[in-house]
Amino acid sequence: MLTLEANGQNLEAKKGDTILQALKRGGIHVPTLCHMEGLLPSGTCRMCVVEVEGMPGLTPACSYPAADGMKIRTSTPAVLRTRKAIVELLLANHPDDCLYCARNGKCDLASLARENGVRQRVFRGARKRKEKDISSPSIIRDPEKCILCGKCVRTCEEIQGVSAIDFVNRGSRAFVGTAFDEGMNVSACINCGQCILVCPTAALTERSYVDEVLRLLADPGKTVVVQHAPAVSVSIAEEFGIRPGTDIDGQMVAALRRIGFDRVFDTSFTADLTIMEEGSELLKRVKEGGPLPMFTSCSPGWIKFMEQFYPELLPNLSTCKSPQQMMGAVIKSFWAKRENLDPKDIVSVSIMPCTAKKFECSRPEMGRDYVPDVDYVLTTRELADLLRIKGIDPGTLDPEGADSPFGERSSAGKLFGASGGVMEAAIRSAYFLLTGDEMKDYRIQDLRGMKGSKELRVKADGVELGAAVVSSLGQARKLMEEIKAGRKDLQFVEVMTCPGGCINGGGQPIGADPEAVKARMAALYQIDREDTLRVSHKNSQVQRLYQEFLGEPLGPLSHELLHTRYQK
Ligand code: HC0
Repeated sequence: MLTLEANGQNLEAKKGDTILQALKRGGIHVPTLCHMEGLLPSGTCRMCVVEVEGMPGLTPACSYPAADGMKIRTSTPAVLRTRKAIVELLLANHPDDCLYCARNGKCDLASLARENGVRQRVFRGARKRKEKDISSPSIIRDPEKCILCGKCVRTCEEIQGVSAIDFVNRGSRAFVGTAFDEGMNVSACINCGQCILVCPTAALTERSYVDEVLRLLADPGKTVVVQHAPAVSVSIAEEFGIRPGTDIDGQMVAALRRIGFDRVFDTSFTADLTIMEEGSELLKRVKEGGPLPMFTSCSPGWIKFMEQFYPELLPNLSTCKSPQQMMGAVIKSFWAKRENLDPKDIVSVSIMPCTAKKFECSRPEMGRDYVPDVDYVLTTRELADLLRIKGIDPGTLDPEGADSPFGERSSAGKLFGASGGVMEAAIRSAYFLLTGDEMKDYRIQDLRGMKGSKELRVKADGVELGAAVVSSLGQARKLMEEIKAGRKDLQFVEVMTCPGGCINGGGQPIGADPEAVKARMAALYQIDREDTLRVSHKNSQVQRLYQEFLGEPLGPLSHELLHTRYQK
């Protein structure tokens, strides 16, 4: 332990702490725009400068090690003057459109301007101009709002292992851009939106489809149905000031009806359906000799990552569409027929914690006869926008249930929203399919939690499977390299694009700290603990769908509607 003094107060720090970490441990706030917990310091923004006795000038707290006996001052006149000047200089090159900005009320730069007493544009002159990039189906880039903190670049490279964006040019000509400054749609971007979560301003935002959905809701010729993903009900409450990790599933369903959707379906229903299809596919591959390991295919950022970086392993991807797309497909086939509707008159909307789902629904193979399975994807944040526009506060509503015939779900389907959840649900059902018995304890602790990589060996009825779960594509890349190098002990691999899974998706509320993300995950585990239906194979509406329409898992109709192919 180290002992330091900060602002006259004694602090204890761990050996290896930076000054910033030591101050944080002592409850002393120092602002920063570029610091990222868990990554090495970049020292880009200089907002965290402090005075250290005996050292010349100011010291960046994020990148200087704490030392025993150090005396630190965090708010001397020189420190305050410097921080204020940094904000003034950033604002000199920043648009003044806060009133219409997507990050109005949630902008770190605006907060720092307020905290540092900046009340006017001090430096006048021409701002740098650069066109918005609106080419991506998922993400809008506005370089004029970029403050060059580098957090998006580091997230894309160091967490996701994609490197779709980087700094271009030096000095005053610097900007963050794609290779050859092309549109995001033709870059390596996998649409995950993790860059949006770390962006301090609105330089990166989701592509919003709220206006389109509002227009279609008002069209009497359209039947507008909505599905909601497993991870949304445990995060949307944060947008309305409710504690992270509060599940408001029933109130959210009620709110979706108040918005005007004609039917509200639960994507966790098709998560159960996915288990039936994907579990059967896995057992078939095990019996018939591969290709193994089989990789899950529900996370669209991961699919694009595979197509770009590991095309030789595409045969290992499950052919199952994601639950979102399966739901879209059964809505526009089985349900359309049942309701006597032309699929062209159905507008299928989905509420997802994910920006890559927007890209997924736009893929040409995700539909039939030029009718897409899903028409519009709104993120958790856009659902909150829609509710605010309509003046609905879900916290004030009485809970309601989702609609038949796609409203029933098991808690295994709900677990899909956390990394490890697909695997846990699959093992519960595979165990039953192999042995005819239910597992004594459904909870599989080894697959739970925020760790980026988890592994397990499962034995049932003489079959032994090696299972791995990874979240974040940086972790996925490590595992892919091991498999390419000859690793042979794995049969089933779950990959989620975002660290921790969809609870931490790129469409989730901005500003969530790691504790909030853990609380979302804990809420899913609590739902599972308290549920009476905990396995996908006992979902009676899924069973009925097979009896009345699909036939059997992996049958011809399932293949036509619920499975797909990937191309190199
Ligand atoms: Fe997910 Fe999904 S679990 S990807 O994270 O499989 O977005 O929540 O909806 O489709 O179900 C996201 C979340 C989903 C899908 C499901 C899967």
